Amino acid sequence: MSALFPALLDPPNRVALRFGAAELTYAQLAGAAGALAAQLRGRTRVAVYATPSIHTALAVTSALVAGVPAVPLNPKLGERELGHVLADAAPELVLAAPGVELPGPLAALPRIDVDLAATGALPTDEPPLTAPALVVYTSGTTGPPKGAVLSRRAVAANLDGLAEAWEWTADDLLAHGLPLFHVHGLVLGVLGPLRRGGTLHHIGALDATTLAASGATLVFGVPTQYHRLAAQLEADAAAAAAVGRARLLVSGSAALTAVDHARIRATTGLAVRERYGLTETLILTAATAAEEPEPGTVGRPVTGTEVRLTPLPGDDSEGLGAVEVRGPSVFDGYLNRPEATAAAFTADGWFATGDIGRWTASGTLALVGRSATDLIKSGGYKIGAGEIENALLEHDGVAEVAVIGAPDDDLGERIVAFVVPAGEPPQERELIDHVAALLAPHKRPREVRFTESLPRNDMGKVQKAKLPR
Ligand code: MLC
Ligand code: AMP
Repeated sequence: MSALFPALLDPPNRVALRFGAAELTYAQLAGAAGALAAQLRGRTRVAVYATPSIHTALAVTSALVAGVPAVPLNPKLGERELGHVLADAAPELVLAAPGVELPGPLAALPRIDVDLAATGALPTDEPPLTAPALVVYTSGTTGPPKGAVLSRRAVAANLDGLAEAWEWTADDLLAHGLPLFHVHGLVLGVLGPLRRGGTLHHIGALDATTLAASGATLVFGVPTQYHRLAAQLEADAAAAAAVGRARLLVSGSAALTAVDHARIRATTGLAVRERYGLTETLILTAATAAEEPEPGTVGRPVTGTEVRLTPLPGDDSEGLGAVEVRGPSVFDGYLNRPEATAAAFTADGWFATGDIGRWTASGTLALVGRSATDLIKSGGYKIGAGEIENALLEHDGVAEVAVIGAPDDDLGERIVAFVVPAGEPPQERELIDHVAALLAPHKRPREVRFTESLPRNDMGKVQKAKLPR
């Protein structure tokens, strides 16, 4: 048997999960997961209302133990996205924390409240490693989000590769404040410590005081969180010293600036390790614990993963290439989307990330850009410009629109909407709230600029590169 979580079979005397005052030891987690798994066995797919809570961590663990694919849902999904995801994933039921009110379409599904105190035996068998573990929704350039199907093998192989890179063991106490509906917070941040038999302390936000008090040996965050943390640590030397007692700080999901890298190093004495991944492939490369990281690089391929750079057509710049990956952690495909799945791979079977990179002299990967200008990374969230444009076009006051990511010190990129109004321009706030109601609030424009016309080419296509950033 190939247990995803060996520590559940032989529980160490240790806290597995801590979220604020709520905690579960490994023995308690094994009992509660066993009880919930017994209710889930045989289902095709279950949704998890993924609030940043211990209930979410228990729900996903139980589904995996039961061998039932889990679909983590951002609790802030707008009504448009929620309707789409539920129709696409067709979960049989939803798992949620007791007392939490679910939005309309989710409330219509059968519901199981996640019980932290339940006890039951773990199932004695597990599905094969090739079976699906998770369906994680992620944005493309246009259209609604697609569900990436990740196998149990993908999760296990990637977490073991990262354990090797970061010398991650059962003795590590991981702290983070990431959302639990994306691979960063969920796969690395929850399943990671559980696979090692170590401890997760979810601290809600990457706040200096809470982090300093957590006793973390390992910290995960997106660059926006490290940017905000750096400012707090500069004002709080005691917190900086406490955070500096960690073994490793790791940043990912977007690029950490050299400035923030230096600020964290100056305050804590620690050099942040960057790692690079995608929902569809999990983590491709990571700066290792053993090596001094080079700011601006994202490390070496994780064990088991092959990364190659394919020269860009018509580009003769030295060494730049499209980043392509193959290996056990690459996803099985997009749910219900064979054509999109086929389009995501090269003819010889490598997944095309859409990122552009180059190898450094020391063999680490440096990312230099993305091939699609219509993909925005804001706060570590991937956001498709087309989805926001479609939402804005549904507003009566909008005649034409173009959405871009403008550089932003805090968010990396900030969503800016250029709007040609239909008649009298609407209030900026009204348009922002309109998007935040249809889509998750992180997809809302942070800024709306009204303009008389959009730059277009002879074919009538908007030339986004000509819009002022
Ligand atoms: C504001 N809010 C609104 C609103 N305006 N809600 C409704 N309508 C409006 N008009 C809400 C926001 O939702 C937010 O809620 C709150 O107000 C505060 O906003 P904020 O302070 O601006 O927060 P924000 O800057 O949006 O958050 C920054 C952040 C967040 C870093 C915390 O972006 C974040 O959690 N990022 C992590 C993304 C992530 O995990 N990516 C991994 C993808 S996997 P609230 O309650 O949310 O604060 C991947 C692969 C890999 O990339 O390599 O890892
Ligand atoms: P997502 O679809 O949300 O999983 O986002 C994946 C994308 O995030 C990748 O294609 C990269 O563009 C970006 N990304 C992830 N990690 C890093 C990193 N360390 N540095 C720069 N970009 C990153």
